[in-house]
Amino acid sequence: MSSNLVIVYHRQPYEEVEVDGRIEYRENKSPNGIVPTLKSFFGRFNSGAWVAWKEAEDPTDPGFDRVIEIDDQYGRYTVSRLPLSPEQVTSFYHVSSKEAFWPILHGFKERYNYDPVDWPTFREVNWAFAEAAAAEAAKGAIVWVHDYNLWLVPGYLRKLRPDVKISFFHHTPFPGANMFNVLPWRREIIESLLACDVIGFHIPRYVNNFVSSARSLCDVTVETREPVKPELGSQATALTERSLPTRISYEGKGINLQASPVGVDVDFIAEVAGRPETADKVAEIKEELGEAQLILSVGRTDYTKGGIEQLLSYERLLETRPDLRGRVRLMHVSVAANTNMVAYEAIQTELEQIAGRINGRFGSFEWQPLALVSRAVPFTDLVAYYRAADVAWITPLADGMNLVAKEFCAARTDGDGVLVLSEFAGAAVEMASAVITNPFSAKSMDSAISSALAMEEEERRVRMREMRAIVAKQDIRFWAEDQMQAFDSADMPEEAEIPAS
Ligand code: GDG
Repeated sequence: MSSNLVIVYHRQPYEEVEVDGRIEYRENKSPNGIVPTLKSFFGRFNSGAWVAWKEAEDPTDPGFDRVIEIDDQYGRYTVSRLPLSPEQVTSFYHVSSKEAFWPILHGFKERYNYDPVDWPTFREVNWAFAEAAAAEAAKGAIVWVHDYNLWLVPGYLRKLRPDVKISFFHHTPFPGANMFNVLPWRREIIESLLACDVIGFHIPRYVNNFVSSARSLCDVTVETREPVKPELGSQATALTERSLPTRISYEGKGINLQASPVGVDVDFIAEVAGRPETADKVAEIKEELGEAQLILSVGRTDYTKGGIEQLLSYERLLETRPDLRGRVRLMHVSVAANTNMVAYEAIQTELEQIAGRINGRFGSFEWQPLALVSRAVPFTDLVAYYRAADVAWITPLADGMNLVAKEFCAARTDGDGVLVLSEFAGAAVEMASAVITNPFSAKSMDSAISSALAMEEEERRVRMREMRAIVAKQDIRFWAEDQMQAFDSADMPEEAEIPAS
């Protein structure tokens, strides 16, 4: 019970590697940029802790230390590992979170799979996270919970520790009542979230949706509504809003709501982009391309990312524009998260089929229209591809934010390059200067990629300048400051005694 900041995130903040029989903790290689950002918060507090799960054949005798001390570039912090059995992991993470919640969060009712959900296990795992957080938090600490797989943690934690401030950040979209209420556990989830002091989302639309869902289930009062800041929606696209509730109350308790888009580490990306090795790699890629233009697409293998729709659009492009054959190449990086889930395997298979068909239909020995890359590309190479690309083609069907779009702009210190961005990515509300497209419309997809390939340099540079300005302004430090302010402005927890355990 000694940490002023407790981060509750399902994954551990490092990778464990066995070297000569000893465990070493290394930076995560997995393609997700949020972990280092969260760890950087430890530098802002006297003492920090992280709560995550770790698989154990027998959770009663896990064979590892439950709590360890880490001392890395982010400082010293404690990591509390909850031993979960493989069955618990499958049930809580792969089934409840990924098969039931994920499709609803992203608006895919038809993919929602209710039958296999074991709700008691979901509760049990969330309870274990709440207990571990309660054990680490100092009196009055901030407990910062991340994402939908830990939805029940705030409610449990509030009972265990009425003295702490609870902040919850959603990395995904949040749906309105029509969609959210498909979940039979809707009331329990909303009541748990209403135990928070702060609830954060990327953009105003998700805040409005959350309030619509909450009000359909509980007597929630909107205390304050504010106009949306111009940086979060100057031009009307599918996800823009005019105003958002910033404070609500429920059963006499105030809750601050926040629209705070996660940004990227612009300085780091610019530094990587400026390295001589990156320039060498860019030259290598360009030589390989010859006269061809490079279209780059990067994302996880997930139906929400719209990979299939994108490949079909590319196929139509090559079909209808014979002049582009031999003069354009698509690098489609689609990396599977480490899940072995049937839904994702089916997408991978379909991507491979369409990619094979495109290469077969249009390719030759000298020219391959498409490279489907299913393994993670090292980040330094990814930056070189961002630099070498003529067009970044980022067209998710639904996406909380989409950091790839921002990374692309951050890497373009040369001021060139075109971003084609789905209007259903949260990032679109900030980046209206992208070529905005609707991935549900073949016509819109096809005309966006065609016009991006044909765009004159002057227009490319104007748009890139505008996007780079916003990405630099609302970078990861901006988000961090916003989070810190949100912690500070939350109501002081009641002067309650910590219940004896
Ligand atoms: C969730 C929400 C929200 C991808 N391929 C490679 C690679 N990546 C890195 C990118 C980027 C990250 O993965 C992907 O971030 P996104 O934001 O685009 O998407 P999700 O993983 O779905 O993240 C999303 C985010 O949380 C943050 O709140 O924006 O909406 O779904 O950083 O660079 N990195 C490397 N090789 C790859 O092949 N090294």
